[in-house]
Amino acid sequence: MTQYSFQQHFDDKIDSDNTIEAKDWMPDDYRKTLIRQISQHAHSEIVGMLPEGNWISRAPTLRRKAVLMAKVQDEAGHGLYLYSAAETLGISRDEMYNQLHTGKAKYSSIFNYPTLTWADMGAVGWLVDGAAIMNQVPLCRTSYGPYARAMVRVCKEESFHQRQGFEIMLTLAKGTDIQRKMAQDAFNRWWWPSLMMFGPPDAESPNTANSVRWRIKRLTNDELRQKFVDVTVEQAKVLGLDMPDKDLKWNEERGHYDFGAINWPEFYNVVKGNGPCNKQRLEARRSAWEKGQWVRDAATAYAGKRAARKAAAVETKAA
Ligand code: BYC
Repeated sequence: MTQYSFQQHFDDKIDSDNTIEAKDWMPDDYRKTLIRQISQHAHSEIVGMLPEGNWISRAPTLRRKAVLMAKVQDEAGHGLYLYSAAETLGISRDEMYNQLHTGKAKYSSIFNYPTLTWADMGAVGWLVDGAAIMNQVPLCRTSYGPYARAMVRVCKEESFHQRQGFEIMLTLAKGTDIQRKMAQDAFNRWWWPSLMMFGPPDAESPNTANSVRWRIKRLTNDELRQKFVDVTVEQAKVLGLDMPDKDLKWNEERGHYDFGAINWPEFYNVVKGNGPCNKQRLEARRSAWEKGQWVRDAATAYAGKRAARKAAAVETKAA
């Protein structure tokens, strides 16, 4: 096939809603965009373990501890599926880790905020995982096959995560006065950063146009953010909590809630590395990587020994 027909074949597949697979020809920019998004998504899952991991030893009951531990472990699994999906595009895992550890790669802004009280475990599950599902359900139909397939399982697990967060919030919101205040305080602190998770407004999102054209993104940042606001307002009513936005109002004409201005300078500041916990998060990842060197060495040595044993057994059999 000529270069033109490769491109034509790719465009036809995208237009007819077929998936692109690892061995298919794809334009360089499509590959680069996917590597960027999938690896950043993977980093977010792994860094996202830290704010919640902070509460495993302090969860109020054994049941809460077991559930939180399972949730954090799921996030590690999500990171691994996503790193594997990105590897199919020709980048190595070491290179991705290196991009994270040197601050070259981004990860979701949301994980640079601190988890101050137990209610934050409720708010993170309800809002952060809720925002994640809103963004990730359309990614189950993203045009790159390995990414789309990874997303199916991730979304099933995220849905459980969102419910466990909502259930923590419900327990606190229906509990004592102090518990209700804790739930409201966590809601107030996590609401705006959760809206920022969807990324900059469409008019300032350099990647959206291409990603929508290639069907990597099925919906834009603003469309997803609006959907999230619309469903979350109704959930807050069930909790009996106040929306932390005095400008929030149902717009009959649009059939959506209008909401207040997002603090975009804060978002860009966090993305640039200056959020409340950026340094702490990167330091934790770097330190885990360095302290884990002996495990990687041992695993490599063990794999080497097994391979040598297997080769010797084959030789003996052949002799
Ligand atoms: N934080 O052109 P745009 C989870 C960057 S994990 C930081 O709109 P795009 C969970 C963006 O990368 C949730 N940076 O970009 C885990 C771009 O910079 P570069 C993570 C952000 O890619 C554990 C620039 O801003 N989910 O849920 O078209 C526990 C311009 O943006 C952010 C995913 O990663 C941000 N919030 O759209 C619990 C989903 N937003 O790369 C929960 C997959 C934007 O050009 N990713 N930037 O230097 C996506 O859907 C898209 O990448 C985004 C951004 C919607 C996030």
